[in-house]
Amino acid sequence: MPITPTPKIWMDGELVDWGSATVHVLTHSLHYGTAVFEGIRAYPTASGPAVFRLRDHVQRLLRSAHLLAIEVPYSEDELVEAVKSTVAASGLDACYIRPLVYLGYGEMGLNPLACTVRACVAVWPWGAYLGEEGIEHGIRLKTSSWARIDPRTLPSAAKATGMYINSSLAKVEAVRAGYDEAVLCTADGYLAEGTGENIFLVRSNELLTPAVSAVGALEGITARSVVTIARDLGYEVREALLRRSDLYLADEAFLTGTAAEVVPVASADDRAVGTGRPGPVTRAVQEVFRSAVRGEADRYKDWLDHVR
Ligand code: PPE
Repeated sequence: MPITPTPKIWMDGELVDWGSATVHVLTHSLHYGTAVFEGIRAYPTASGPAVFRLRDHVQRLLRSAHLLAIEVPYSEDELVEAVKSTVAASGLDACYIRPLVYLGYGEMGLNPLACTVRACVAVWPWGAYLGEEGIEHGIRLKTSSWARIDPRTLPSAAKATGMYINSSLAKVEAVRAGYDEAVLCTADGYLAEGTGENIFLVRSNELLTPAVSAVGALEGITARSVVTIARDLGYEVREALLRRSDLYLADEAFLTGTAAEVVPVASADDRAVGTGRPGPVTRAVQEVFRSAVRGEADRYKDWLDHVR
């Protein structure tokens, strides 16, 4: 998806013009995948743009950095302000927000400890990640032939750029085979997550989702929100070790992520999931999520950080 530029990017403490936010080709993280990042969304509300679960995202960014032994030279409050000021400068009501903490130019080699730590926040308009059609009617999912990275190989709780080679391989394979998205399983064959989403199955009105620390999936902030919403709607939610057969036999399945939001799965490996159309539980969760992010659900107002 081509990026539409916005006026300003926050870079190392100040707002700079979009076109000036550049780095040297010998930037350390570009060579070794040692950057950490976030994906956040701002939504239009009656009182202007609001950022969804901003502090949770900034805290996860700081945890990701800690896992990679990167010392971020900004506090949580400073990063929260950086995000808000960049969103405000964009003039947009709705946008995707990409904070990135990376190791800059100056040092080379695998020891990153002497590198300068740099940070930026960019925002741009980003529509439905898996298409409007996907949100409405469900997507075609493919089980990837690539196993999800083992948590003993890389710390799966870190949202680090290098980890995304795994997701990218799975995405390319799925798209080339004519699917919308891939789901990765562990080397032992347990469902882990989508390339940029967590996964939920619905079976007999109960929601099942892989235990993230066991399968090496990212602990999604959208997933956490969906668990709260589903429980508030009266559904049981449980973490479980799931196989791809559980996906084929589920009544419903959906993916969750900041970019993707809540997306029904219509089919998996060419087998209809349930009726092959978004089911009632998915629809109910989708609807509440939609109103929560737009500030239309009083119960979830705390999830929003207003920009002005
Ligand atoms: N798993 C992975 C691997 C992942 O990348 C994401 C977010 C999630 C789960 C869901 O997490 P959360 O956003 O906190 O609910 N993926 C981000 C990057 C997508 C991209 O293409 O870039 C996102 O959705 O912003």
